[in-house]
Amino acid sequence: MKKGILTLATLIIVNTVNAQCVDEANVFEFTFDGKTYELIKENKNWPDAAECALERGGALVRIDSEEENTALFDAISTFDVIPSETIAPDGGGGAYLWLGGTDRAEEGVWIWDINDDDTGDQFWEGAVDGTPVGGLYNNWGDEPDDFGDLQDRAAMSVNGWPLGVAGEWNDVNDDDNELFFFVEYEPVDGIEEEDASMISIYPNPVSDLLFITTAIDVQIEGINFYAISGQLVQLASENWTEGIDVSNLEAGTYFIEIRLDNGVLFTEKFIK
Ligand SMILES: [Ca+2]
Ligand SMILES: [Ca+2]
Ligand SMILES: [Ca+2]
Repeated sequence: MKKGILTLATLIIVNTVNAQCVDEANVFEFTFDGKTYELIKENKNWPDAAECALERGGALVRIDSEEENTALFDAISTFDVIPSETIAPDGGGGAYLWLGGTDRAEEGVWIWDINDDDTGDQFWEGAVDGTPVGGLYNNWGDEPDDFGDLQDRAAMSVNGWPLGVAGEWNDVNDDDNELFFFVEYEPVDGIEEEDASMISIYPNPVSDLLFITTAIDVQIEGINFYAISGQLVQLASENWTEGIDVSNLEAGTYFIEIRLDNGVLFTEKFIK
């Protein structure tokens, strides 16, 4: 070991940023095209699922390709989702998982509302006879039909329904339905993909010392660590150039959040 490597860091939970919104035993992680996803087997209405996804550092899933749709659909069988545990009665009595699509803000204007703030990229205009918007992907069954004038949230079918087959999407009502859901994590938060090389965090997984390197023209102003539950974790990081001691962290998944001097926030997941 080289000089100056700090070993003084101790893990202290100083704050609970967010209550844990799901039991980790119900979280099933998978990856597709370099991104991490979770299938969460807990029954929540759409707003609660969206909020929980944000608390976890991700968002309800946005599906942009047939391949991504297939990866998500495959996870339903990989992780043995039991249809009877996630039923939407107004969706033909079928089983579904929530997606991030919604037309709650304006009927017929379907957006990927990944921040649950009634804004986002529009992917569909109208009802079942509507049209895709912006060249974005969709996989509706013979939907959306806004059945009963109450259906404003998109969900993926587990087992088909009278107007579609498994893997297709239906609009269902979030007030009455409490469904399982998908969370998607962006590999980099807050900076452009091509700038991700400004910062490297290694090794990952890490056992003792976590190292950070930056591009020459980037200054780090602050570093925070979060458990996947959203809890802020206190680690001594002021001498980060010599490695951050994570040896006292329990095994698990964490997020490192790095604030740069230009205001950009860089977030990356690492495994202890
Ligand atoms: Ca996506
Ligand atoms: Ca609707
Ligand atoms: Ca519907």
